[in-house]
Amino acid sequence: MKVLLVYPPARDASVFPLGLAYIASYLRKNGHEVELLDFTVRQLSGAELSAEIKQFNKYDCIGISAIITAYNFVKEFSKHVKSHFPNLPVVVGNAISIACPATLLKNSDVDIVVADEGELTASELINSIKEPGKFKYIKGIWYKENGQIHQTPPRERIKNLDSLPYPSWNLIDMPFYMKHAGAYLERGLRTGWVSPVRGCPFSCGFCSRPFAQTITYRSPNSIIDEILEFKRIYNNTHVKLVADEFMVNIDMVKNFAKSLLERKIKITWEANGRVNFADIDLFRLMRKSGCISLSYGIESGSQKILNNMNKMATVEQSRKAIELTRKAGITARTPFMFGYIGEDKATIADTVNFIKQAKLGVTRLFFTTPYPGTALYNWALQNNRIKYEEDVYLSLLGNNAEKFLVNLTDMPDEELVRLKAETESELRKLLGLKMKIKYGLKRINYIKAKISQLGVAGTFKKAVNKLFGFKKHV
Ligand code: B12
Ligand code: SF4
Repeated sequence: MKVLLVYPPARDASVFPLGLAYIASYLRKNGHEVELLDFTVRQLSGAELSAEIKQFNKYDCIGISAIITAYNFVKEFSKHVKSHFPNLPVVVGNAISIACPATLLKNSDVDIVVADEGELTASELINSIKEPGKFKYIKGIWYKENGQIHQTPPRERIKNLDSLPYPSWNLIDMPFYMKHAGAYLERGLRTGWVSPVRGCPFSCGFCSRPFAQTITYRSPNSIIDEILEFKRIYNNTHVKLVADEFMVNIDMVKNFAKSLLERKIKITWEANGRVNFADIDLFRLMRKSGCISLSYGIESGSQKILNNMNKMATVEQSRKAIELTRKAGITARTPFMFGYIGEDKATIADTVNFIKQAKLGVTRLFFTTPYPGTALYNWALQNNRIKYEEDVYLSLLGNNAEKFLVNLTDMPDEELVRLKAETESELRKLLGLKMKIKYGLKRINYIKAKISQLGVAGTFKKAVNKLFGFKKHV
């Protein structure tokens, strides 16, 4: 079969569409022909898009990879496709599938949603794409038939991740993504990406996990072999290990670091960490093997809020994790959320104190946004906190949690918005001169990257939209 895979216009091009590249390589391995239309790389005008879609009769199926922020895009794009080719099947996979599969099928022209891990399901589905009568036998999908929505039993997870082919890098504009790889560009590092682990054992209330709580790992040597292959082709000097959580199995992390050292691999790397597993000997080993940065979803400096989030971590563990990470010579990155259930002036003060005491240099907080498919979303619905009809709400999720959408606290909306601005202003004042220069330079590099991506006019338009809220959500 001939399949067109589609990647929506992502706001952030700092990681290439890895999941889509896995689907492509698995389909290719099983004898299908795959092409890619990447809207993050190609900014098509309406006329260009229409011209492109008119060529879609050469495909047997269209597969879109979307997270919830692409809800609008999926609706508009699938409508466009169907207006030209009503019988061309449109399949959607990626995290949107765990957020709102039934709603998506109901409100859009999408025919089939592939839930969770996609390789085996996509391959079986494409084999039967011309025989809708067989869909009921394919595990792990939601589909429409005669206006009715059906869900098949869940698919078992792939146990041996080492058996999967490497992602189809050659389908992707890798120089484009490497150019936008963000944080490390300014240090002259060239980033590559590898997926080492799938799943996370925790269940934070705000999080939706595509691979749920079952964890599957690759062997350290398989991860390293892929790093070397990527490096051979793209000459990267740094690797981002892309996963919900890399440090879920400490033995695996240790073995990975030891194998890097034994095999004398000269590369720097970064990953996501959990504060619960902080250990100086482990961090020193990781540092020695090339780890230069760990991202911790610390989220709040208030124990009350961490408990409300079901974070299964303490403020003290967060403090210790940052201290030990730095002691080992590794940078600790720490995003923070704002306005979770129970947030008030006291919990905000706890977070500011935490950021201050740990000298984190954080100046931006993210509004807590309840994504469908999470415990937080269910709470927000039950407590009547979402003031929009479902389809409108989903279409508003395209913003990146910088704009206020849902009030989960007991404060009035205006107070919450004002407190966020005041808190960020207070955090900016805490920055020393050295930090201010560092952030200024970072900002300049970001603008430069945007100009090279969108051009001067495009960057200006985006900035104006952002400033005045005219942004079209994708
Ligand atoms: C790396 C990452 C990022 C990176 C880059 C994303 C990218 N280009 O892939 C960055 C940091 C930029 C990012 C940003 C954001 N992210 Co993010 N991110 C992730 C993370 C940690 C890993 C994604 C990944 O590569 N996984 C590894 C690959 C192998 O898995 P995969 O992509 O899921 O693909 C598999 C299946 O989904 C499926 N599949 C994928 N595509 C397709 C297509 C078809 C046709 C089929 C059939 C199947 C299929 O098969 C693949 C192989 O099994 C996930 C968490 C996670 N575990 O997935 C969150 C996650 C996807 N992000 C999330 C969010 C909310 C965001 C932000 C909105 C955060 C914010 N508030 O700003 C932004 C939005 C960025 C944007 N699009 O503009 C949510 C999405 C929630 C949802 N239900 O949709 C997730 C699930 C985190 C979470 N646990 O809640 N993110
Ligand atoms: S936020 Fe991180 S630790 Fe919590 S469930 Fe999601 S991936 Fe796991």
